[in-house]
Amino acid sequence: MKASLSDKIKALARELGFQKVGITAATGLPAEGRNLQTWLDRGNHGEMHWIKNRLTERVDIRKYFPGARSIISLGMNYFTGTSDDRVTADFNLSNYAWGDDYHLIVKERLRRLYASIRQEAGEAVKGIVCVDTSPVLEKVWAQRAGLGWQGKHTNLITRDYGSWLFLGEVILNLKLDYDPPFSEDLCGTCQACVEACPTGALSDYQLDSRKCISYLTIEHRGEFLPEQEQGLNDWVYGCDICQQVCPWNIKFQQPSPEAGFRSRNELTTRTLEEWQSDDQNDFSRIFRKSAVKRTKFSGWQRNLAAVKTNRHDQ
Ligand code: B12
Ligand code: SF4
Ligand code: SF4
Repeated sequence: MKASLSDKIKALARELGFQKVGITAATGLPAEGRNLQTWLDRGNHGEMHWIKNRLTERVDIRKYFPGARSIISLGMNYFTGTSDDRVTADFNLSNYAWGDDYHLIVKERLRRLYASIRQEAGEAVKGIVCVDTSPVLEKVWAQRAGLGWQGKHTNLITRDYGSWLFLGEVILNLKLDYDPPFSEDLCGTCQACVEACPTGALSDYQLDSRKCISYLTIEHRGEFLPEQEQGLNDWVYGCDICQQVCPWNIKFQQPSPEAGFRSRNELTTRTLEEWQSDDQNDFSRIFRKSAVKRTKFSGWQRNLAAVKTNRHDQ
């Protein structure tokens, strides 16, 4: 039997290094939109006003890409180790930022996938590629495309890789064959992530960014309040605690084949004091093409100083 275009797209995606791929129809998201609105009304976004600013597009993808008919949702395994592996020599830094910036790696693959689809289906096919920064509810689309479910830590979990996957999308003006959504919630009665979060940022299926170490070390600008600083413990950039305790990760995590996600040498060897003696040029050189640049040199130094204070206090 001749393979359908949807099957060909999935095969191409796997060749390009995506472990998970599914396709769903581009529709409005009224129920998820209401949840998102409640979340915003509660102030859970902290200073991330950009989430609110493009709300209309987030809850209706056709406002973001008029003509959208299909969403190809893709997941790329980035797991290269946990904080127990002590890959970072002198503090904790979340696994997602050990290697090269996923925005660059995933986007390049998405562009190649989009180009191959157009070669296969014709130039009349129009689309866009997204990873992280677009006004798109990526976890919702991944669930709808059958990749997995949103766990109580709010990340998208798959049965076969846990939650250590970056998500991306190719949105097309073309009708494709759609996959059934992932309709189970396999968290069951587990509460491990909610209980392990050291700052109490999680309640079931919702995250209060203002309390989240990941938010504080990456998105928050300016100084920390004393309680915020203390809460970071020894996490200098991002936080993996809620993912590390998840039984689905413990059981199904597997090393990523993607060389770009492996840790930079400097992270495995240098001490906190060495990092603190760096200037802006060192920071820019060491974190060239790294997601860590998001927090800027000033944020990085602020985070290092906080971890140092916590160490002294202990
Ligand atoms: C903003 C953002 C953050 C914020 C807020 C996180 C969050 N949970 O929303 C901060 C800075 C904290 C953050 C941290 C991290 N992030 Co982030 N982040 C995003 C971003 C850009 C938008 C997410 C968003 O729209 N949040 C808004 C809230 C409302 O969405 P939500 O949690 O999904 O909310 C739903 C639930 O609350 C749910 N819900 C269910 N029941 C109920 C009931 C009620 C009453 C309510 C109100 C809601 C509700 O409804 C809401 C809407 O669907 C996405 C990329 C994207 N464009 O989607 C990446 C993304 C989610 N992040 C990602 C990653 C990797 C991380 C970190 C692991 C990085 C790290 N190690 O530090 C942490 C994880 C922290 C955590 N436990 O979630 C990945 C997750 C991949 C995956 N497998 O799920 C994404 C998809 C980026 C990517 N392209 O790969 N992130
Ligand atoms: S990333 Fe860390 S601080 Fe944020 S919810 Fe998970 S465990 Fe809590
Ligand atoms: S730790 Fe438990 S409750 Fe949290 S996401 Fe994983 S399975 Fe769900």
